[in-house]
Amino acid sequence: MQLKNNLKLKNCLSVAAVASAVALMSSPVQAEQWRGWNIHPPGYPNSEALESFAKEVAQKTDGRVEPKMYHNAVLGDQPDAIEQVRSGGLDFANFNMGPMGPIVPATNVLSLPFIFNSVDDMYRIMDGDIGDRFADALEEKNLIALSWFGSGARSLYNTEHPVETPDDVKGLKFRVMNNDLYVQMIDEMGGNATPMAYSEVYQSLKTGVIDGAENNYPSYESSGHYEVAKYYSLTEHLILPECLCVAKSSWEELSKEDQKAVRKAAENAAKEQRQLWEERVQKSRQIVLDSGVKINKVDSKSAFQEKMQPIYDEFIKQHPGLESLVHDIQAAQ
Ligand code: BDP
Repeated sequence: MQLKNNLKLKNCLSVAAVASAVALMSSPVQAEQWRGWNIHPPGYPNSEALESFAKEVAQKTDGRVEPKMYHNAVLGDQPDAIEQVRSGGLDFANFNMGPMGPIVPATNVLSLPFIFNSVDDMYRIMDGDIGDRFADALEEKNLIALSWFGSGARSLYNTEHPVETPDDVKGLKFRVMNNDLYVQMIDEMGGNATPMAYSEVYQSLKTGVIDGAENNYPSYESSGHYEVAKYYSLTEHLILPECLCVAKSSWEELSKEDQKAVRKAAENAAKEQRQLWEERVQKSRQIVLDSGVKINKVDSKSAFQEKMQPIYDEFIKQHPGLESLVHDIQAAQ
């Protein structure tokens, strides 16, 4: 009886082994589930483009990579998310180059106020050899930059009065993104700055913890900041590129062929984002105007630009190795 049972058990085991071997052979390779971070709400140009990226990646890799987007910074604020993608805890994201500065020093060049003359110059330069130099610097920190999104031009806004000259900045407290360069930037204009997470700005404006912040039209509108800070002044002091970045560890798990497909999807996403961006700028501008926001041009942009010279001087003194990058960008415009 004992022997018979043992035999039965043995048969069962071997049937199970064969069954699982067959299942292994016939089942497709395990799909990579990719988690993507995004700070913006659904419907924002970047969010739409990221959704298209996710769809195209799943399609073109025949489901070997299945990306899923998490919008609205539900997986953490930007500085945390950068660390998570660097360590492979998250697989991809759309990052602004502002909060990248403390981690990838070369990207601080992009945060030098007025470094780009226009959004078009920024696109042209980032799409060329200079953009590749930034991608190399990001890769050294485990981030694979596959394409560059735009984020327009950032301007100052506040709850008190229009800013027409640097003197109007005096006495105002502004929120800036997490980067000391921006604290210095507001300082040179005569104001005070405090780095703060994007998600905290609305409440801080409302309760008077800060008097203002700075951003492009679409973020000023989609974040609701325009409801509480009614003066938007066109300083256009920062034109920052953003990356569609993949974690190096996730990237290296892909075959060469899949890497090609993912890169192509990222390039298509950037094309879409840039186009949607243009439309959204107009739409957001109209929304804020309709709500009673006062938009003003500054008296003279060069008055603000001149104030930034000490930032350039100090930056080059501290990072002599980055001087050529600054000059190459300037020479390309
Ligand atoms: C938006 C950028 C986003 C930044 C945000 C901010 O797209 O990445 O986090 O500004 O000011 O324009 O924090």
